[in-house]
Amino acid sequence: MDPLALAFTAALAAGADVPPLPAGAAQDAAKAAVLEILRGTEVPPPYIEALFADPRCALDQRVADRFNNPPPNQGEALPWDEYRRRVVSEERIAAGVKFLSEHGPEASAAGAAFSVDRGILAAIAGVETFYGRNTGTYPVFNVYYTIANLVPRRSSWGAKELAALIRIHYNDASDPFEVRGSWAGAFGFVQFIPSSLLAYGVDFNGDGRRSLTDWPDALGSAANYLRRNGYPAGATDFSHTSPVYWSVYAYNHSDNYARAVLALREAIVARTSVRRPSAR
Ligand SMILES: [Ca+2]
Repeated sequence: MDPLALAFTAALAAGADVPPLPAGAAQDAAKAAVLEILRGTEVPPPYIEALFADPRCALDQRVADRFNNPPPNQGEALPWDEYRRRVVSEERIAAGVKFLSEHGPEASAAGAAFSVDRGILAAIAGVETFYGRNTGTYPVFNVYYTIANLVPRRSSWGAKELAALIRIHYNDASDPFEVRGSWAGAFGFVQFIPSSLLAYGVDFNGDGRRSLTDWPDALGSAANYLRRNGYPAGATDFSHTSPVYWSVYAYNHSDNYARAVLALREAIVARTSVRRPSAR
């Protein structure tokens, strides 16, 4: 066990809260890796140093536990019919119709800009976070900080994602510690990871920031992601194994997930078409 993990374990055994690493600690592998990844980029080292010295920078025991003892992948292990019954529920379909009644113009604008069906954008938000209701409570900075320091098999990935998070917030002049998400590090209404936001994120409301807790940015970023991952412009084929299916599969490598998004879209669109035939 490395010194950092030992100190971490000792702190836990003592019943202490998980401590922040001391500022400038030599064993802070996350900081060292991020400084290396961002070397030569527009992000100045003192900006990076200040983040790791911030009192909010801390290890999160829950994240280390989840990654080092992952739960079985319930979603992909379930038969499709059972997964569909749970995810494409009447409640989620009805909420999707309501979502489009409230955010239809934003979904339509994002869809039109990227030639993507607005129903599939609503369905992604519906499956990912129940239309923005469940976006996660974990401080995302610390999720990746913990992965990079305490989850050996994912440490390189954690450092890469932490560097992407820092780069986004440096460029957008926003605070990376304010981002909340899942224990696995996905955040916002459509649950991107930082590297996806860096690559595909769009500032669709023009406030200078890529914020996935603003619907225009979230829907625009999801639409851009789909298009850049094989979604054909103006596609009308939403069948299982269509190019649209594969673009959704790229979003989350799960057959059940991609099928659920397509099925939820179909159910939402069927109802909104009956109610508002001119709105599609
Ligand atoms: Ca924005």
